[in-house]
Amino acid sequence: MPATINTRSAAEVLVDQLIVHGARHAFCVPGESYLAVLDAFHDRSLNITVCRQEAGAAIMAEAVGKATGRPGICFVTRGPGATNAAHGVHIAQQDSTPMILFVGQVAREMKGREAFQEIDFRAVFGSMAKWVTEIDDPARIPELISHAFYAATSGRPGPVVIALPEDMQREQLAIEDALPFEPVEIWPGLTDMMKLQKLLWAAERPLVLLGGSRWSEVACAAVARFAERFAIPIATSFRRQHLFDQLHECYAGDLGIGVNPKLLARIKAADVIVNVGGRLGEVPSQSYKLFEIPSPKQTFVHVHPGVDELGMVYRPHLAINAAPTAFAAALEGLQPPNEIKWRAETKVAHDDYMAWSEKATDVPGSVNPGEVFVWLRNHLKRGSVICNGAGNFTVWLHRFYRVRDYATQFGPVSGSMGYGVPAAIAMKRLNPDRTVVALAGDGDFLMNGQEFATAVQYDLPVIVIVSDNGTYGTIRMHQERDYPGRVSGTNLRNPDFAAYARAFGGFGVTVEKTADFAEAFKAAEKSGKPSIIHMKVDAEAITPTTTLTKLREQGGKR
Ligand SMILES: Cc1ncc(C[n+]2csc(CCOP(=O)(O)OP(=O)(O)O)c2C)c(N)n1
Ligand SMILES: [Mg+2]
Repeated sequence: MPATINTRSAAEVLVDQLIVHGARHAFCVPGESYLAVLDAFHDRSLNITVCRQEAGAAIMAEAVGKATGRPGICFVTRGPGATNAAHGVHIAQQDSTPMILFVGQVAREMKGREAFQEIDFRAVFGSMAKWVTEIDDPARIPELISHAFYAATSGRPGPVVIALPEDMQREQLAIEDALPFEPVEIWPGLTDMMKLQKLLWAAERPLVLLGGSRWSEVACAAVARFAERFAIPIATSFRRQHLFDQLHECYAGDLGIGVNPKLLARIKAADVIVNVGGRLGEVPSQSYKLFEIPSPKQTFVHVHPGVDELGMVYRPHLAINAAPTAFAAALEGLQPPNEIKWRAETKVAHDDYMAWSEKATDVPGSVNPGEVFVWLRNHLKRGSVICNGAGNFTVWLHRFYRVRDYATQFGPVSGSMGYGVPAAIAMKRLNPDRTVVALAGDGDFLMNGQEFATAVQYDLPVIVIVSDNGTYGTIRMHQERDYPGRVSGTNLRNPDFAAYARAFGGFGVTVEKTADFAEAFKAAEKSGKPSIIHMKVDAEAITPTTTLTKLREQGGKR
């Protein structure tokens, strides 16, 4: 159809809506199913990052959602593109991250014939996304895109998937843009806050646990002020350490994998638990064993933006339906009790955390990852960002690296391998002035290591540390516990990761001794290029506190 004055293609209308709603970045792998959208990108002010695999693109968008609290945007092609991108959609679901995945779809007239790469998006993503839709009528683009931004951010945040039939994208129409969306921040009621104050006044050993998504720097600062006024211990949930400064005098540690036993004991002995923003999933709940189900013996306060999360698994004594940002602001109105009975215990809780994270434990092999993270926490400037994937290598990071600032730590709460490299690339694209480090395992790295090419293409000097122990270590650990001595399907034969970096046009260096790490890291920084530090770790050093041999010796007994 020829264009007339004020008409735009449906694809142009769509991209303009993204800009209206505040999107500044989109991550994609191209496909012939959305050529009209690619064309609309051509002269619009949206930063496009073209990736090498849709999982990488989707994870980058998810990381933007985590960092900004606004939907990260990803475009992929139909069948194979969409199923690759499912990796990121699943992370967004489990991590409660706002994200919108757009998928090019077959033309409307061909639908239902199993045309080339056609899939039924509602069926495929129905159990993973908060909302899945297909836009058949271009006149509804402003409505449906506005709806998508609201759906992804409100209540429990999560992913939205939108299919775009390719012929629909080319239609011309004259239509107005929607008004910009305003995220809905649900405020706690005054009565809720008064009830909470009353519970805290009566408490002897309270503890606050921070988790979930869509926080902000301002909200975290408000929680820090509350912590100081109430002298209350604050713990963070799995991979949400960035919500509270680990050097704050009220910080008590993180509830992840390989938790400080003293923190677990403290939580068990607490009389009031205030769980803010998170869901208390399998990892922080220590496989659902930390609290009684359905009625925790502690007075259990649950604050969550998704009303459906309240009363799920745990029956709360006080349920507060509120966004973390609004709840944090409302905390400013609470009065501490005249006499804070737990003040001395809070100091002990922080001392316990400091002692737990202070010094690397001894492990076999010539590279001690604990010492590497102790060095890094002293070397990296405030505001530097660390992203990680999944595997045992992360246990040292979470224990010995001390996260200080909001949005400087990004990891998959969903435990998805292959997260750290694309997340780091997205963070560097957002914040070119910050140092951004990715921590990967040898198995983990090669799940999305191809995105190193994207870092080179966009001149994004991220520093990737590949912790290479020649095995899918986490699974080997479980194997030695449950089937001692029967190594099966877990060994890896690895490439030279430093040479891999160089082959892509980046900087690569190999580290075989702890003492060489500092120089290698500084050389990576100095190179100004995307870098890989190939760090060779002994597989025996399977956690900071045990070895494969010990596990094998004790194995089979559970
Ligand atoms: C995408 C994905 N596939 C498989 C798993 C199961 N898994 C969890 S940890 C792990 C091994 C990680 O290996 P590596 O990256 O080498 O780290 P290591 O444990 O050796 O430190 C596997 C296979 C997962 N979590 N995510
Ligand atoms: Mg490994």
